[in-house]
Amino acid sequence: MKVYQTNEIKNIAILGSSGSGKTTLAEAMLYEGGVIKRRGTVEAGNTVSDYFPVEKEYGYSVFSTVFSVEWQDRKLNFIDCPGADDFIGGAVSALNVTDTALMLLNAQYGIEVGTINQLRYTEQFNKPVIFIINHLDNAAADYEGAVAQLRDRFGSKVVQIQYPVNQGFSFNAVVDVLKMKMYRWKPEGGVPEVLEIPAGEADKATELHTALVEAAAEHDDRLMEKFFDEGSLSEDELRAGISAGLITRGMFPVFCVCAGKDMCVRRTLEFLGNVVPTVDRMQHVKTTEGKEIAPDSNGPTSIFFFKTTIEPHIGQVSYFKVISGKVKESDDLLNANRGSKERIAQIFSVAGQVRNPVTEIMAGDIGATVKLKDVRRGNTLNGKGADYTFDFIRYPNPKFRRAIRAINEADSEKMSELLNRMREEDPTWIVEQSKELKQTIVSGQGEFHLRTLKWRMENNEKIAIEFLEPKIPYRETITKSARADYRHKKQSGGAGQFGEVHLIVEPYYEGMPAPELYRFGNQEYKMSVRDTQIIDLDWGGKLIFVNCIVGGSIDARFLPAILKGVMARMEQGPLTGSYARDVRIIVYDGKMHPVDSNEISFMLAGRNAFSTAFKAAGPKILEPIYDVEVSVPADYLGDVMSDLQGRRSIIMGMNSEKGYEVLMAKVPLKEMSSYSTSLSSITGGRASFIMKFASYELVPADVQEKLLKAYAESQEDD
Ligand SMILES: Nc1nc2c(ncn2[C@@H]2O[C@H](COP(=O)(O)OP(=O)(O)O)[C@@H](O)[C@H]2O)c(=O)[nH]1
Ligand SMILES: [Mg+2]
Repeated sequence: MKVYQTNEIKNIAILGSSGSGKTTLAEAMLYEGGVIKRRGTVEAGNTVSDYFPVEKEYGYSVFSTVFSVEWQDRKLNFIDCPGADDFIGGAVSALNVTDTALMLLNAQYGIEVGTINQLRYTEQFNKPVIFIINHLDNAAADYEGAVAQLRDRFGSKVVQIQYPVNQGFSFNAVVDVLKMKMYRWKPEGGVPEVLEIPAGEADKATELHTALVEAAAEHDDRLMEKFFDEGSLSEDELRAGISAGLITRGMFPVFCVCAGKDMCVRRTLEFLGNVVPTVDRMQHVKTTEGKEIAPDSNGPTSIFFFKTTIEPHIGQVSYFKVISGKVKESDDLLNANRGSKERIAQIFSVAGQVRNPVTEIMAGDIGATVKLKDVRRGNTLNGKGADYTFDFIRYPNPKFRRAIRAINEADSEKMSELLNRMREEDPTWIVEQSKELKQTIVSGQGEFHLRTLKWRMENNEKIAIEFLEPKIPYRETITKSARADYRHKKQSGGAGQFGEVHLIVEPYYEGMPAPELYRFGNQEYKMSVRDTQIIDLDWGGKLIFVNCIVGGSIDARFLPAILKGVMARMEQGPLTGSYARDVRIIVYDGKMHPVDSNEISFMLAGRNAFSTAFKAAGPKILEPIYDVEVSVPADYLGDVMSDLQGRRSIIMGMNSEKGYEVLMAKVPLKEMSSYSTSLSSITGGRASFIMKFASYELVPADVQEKLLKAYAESQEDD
């Protein structure tokens, strides 16, 4: 492959709901681009994309696939993305290193929940979108219906470039109102006949052509003037107007394809080659410090790694985008994130798992390399004169978590290594060795996501694993003040121990006044504060430790030991062994023994006095509450709401979004365990949700009861 200059390169993400035909379109493009000699099919498992065993097993894309097609002196870099929500990570990475998105719609269904989710990301990342309506040969294809749905959502920004003359089994022709020609294919697809528009289509074609001219003129003052003067625009002027409209997301062109039959694929490549803006016309990326970096091949070399795959026989393949300068074989570069030096062995342009060596890759282009020593996804390698780092890719929060365990204990270490490796390949995995829950927790985007992990562990790595219900990171706190004292005394055989601590506990809240006077029973306790320690707890919340010892009843050197004892109980709360938070402790009295008092004595006395007081202070369990946002087609709203209400949730509000309702609710994490599975079964996979930690709230009394009982039973078992 020749070396392409920045103004000859276009980076395009292929998006769309699962099954809309992205991988099949990619295959047809590679075929029409001469990269492959024969088109594979998803069914046969022999496509360029979907080459991982797990993808062949499940028949859908799990990872994004990078490939390039040279077309009319342009290099079109594509990233075929997974469509399923569970594998959204691939689309998020792709959207951040490409400039334009092709959004495929299945003509049978039009806009699906997967489409909406991915559209949101194109909006979030401000990416131009071209709609491609595929599956036109399907009996249930409804092109007009799909366009109407798009108009509902985006109004007059949706501009048809083509429409199918016939849909369904006999589909074989489209009218293109930019070229004002009809394209017709033989059953084998490929190169079309280019014909004059038949009389029967002339009115419709003219009407759509006029709409296209008006829309194109809108995005360029010079064109607008020409349009007013002459009432029409040339093909090149139309392209310029469409291009300008694309960049501002002021226009969403609509195309037709039948990827399965390789029809209208060449025309699509032509349009991409002619109209989609090249890298140098797009928004520049910013470094972590906010500095804008232009894709200038004469600038200092800086390459950003956005994707990693581990491939049999070759190991790690690292995919990068040249942000500035150019990269060539045997370049010595510095890893800005890890400080290590790297020599670039070979660089490749890729088509799935096929890598074609190239000598040099210029700014704006995408390539791959292998055998790097110490590069992770998200790292940047810089040459002389560049010290950039980039962190512009933000991945969605996880929404499905499970504890994971190797069936065979001996495999545990290997399993952890593999989990980290899988996280390197798919950044939406969160792997946590939870000291608190004593579990390894994997959090991902959904049940499918975890199922693929299990399949890969067991089939590729021969490690049997099981998923377990993850424990909930509960918290404990108190709701009123209480006093307790505890004497620790051990004076039988060997060194004696003696320590006595009197303390008060009370709920901590921001801005609470200094301790002064307390009444327990009919006794008053007047405090004089000697010292206050404010401790931000690693697990959230605060502990305030106040020394109100007077008269030296406890020597100051024992206070740290008392605090240590208290912290031990804060770490393993008195109720259910969960972390405790938001407590103020006032140590106001005690007793020492001249000989037997020592650290351990006061550590134990402190711990037990605190425990006793905690239990008498209206102790409550807190549970993590998540903000959940569910996007659901209006006709499923009732079912989804009642299901949520059955999960102890509080509905916070609702927004309507063109045929979809967005429900906001606060839901306990405990109730979200298999939410993605239930939601998909309630709505037939037509809804999606996101969730984010919100706060800790008191559990209802009955739930607390159950938790205390379960904990007591677990203690008996130990
Ligand atoms: N009839 C028909 N089937 C298609 C077309 N495009 C894709 N398919 C089929 O739709 C299914 C999903 O295609 P795939 O490319 O995997 O979709 P993706 O999930 O978007 O990558 C596969 O069975 C394809 O063979 C098309 O234009 N017509
Ligand atoms: Mg696919």
